[in-house]
Amino acid sequence: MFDNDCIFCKIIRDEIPSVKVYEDEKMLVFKDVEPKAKVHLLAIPKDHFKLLSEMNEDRAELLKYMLLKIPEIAAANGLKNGYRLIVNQGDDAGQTVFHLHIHVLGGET
Ligand code: DGP
Repeated sequence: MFDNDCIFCKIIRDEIPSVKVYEDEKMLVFKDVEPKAKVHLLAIPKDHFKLLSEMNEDRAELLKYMLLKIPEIAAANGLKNGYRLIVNQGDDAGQTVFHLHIHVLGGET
């Protein structure tokens, strides 16, 4: 499902430009516009949901799919020596975009 008011749904549909580094039928990975590390990618499911706390069995399968893909995508983007994955859950974690996303950060050394 899409949310017409969601920035990341608009990125998926190319209504907002982004630098995409990986895409398939289930997920998209693109460069964070405000990078907090030398390499800062955002991995998102194409199916819109807002929060990690909205997890269910289908979404967990989707997250599993993404986690299995991320190592090869990270390596292809220069993160061969390691990286951090972050999911911000909710306001108190500083979540600003309410479409589930995994931050992939690295490339400092
Ligand atoms: P979070 O705080 O976990 O919700 O992180 C949201 C991230 O999304 C933040 O690091 C900045 C990034 N971001 C916000 N708007 C855009 C955008 O329009 N394009 C791109 N590429 N990244 C965005």
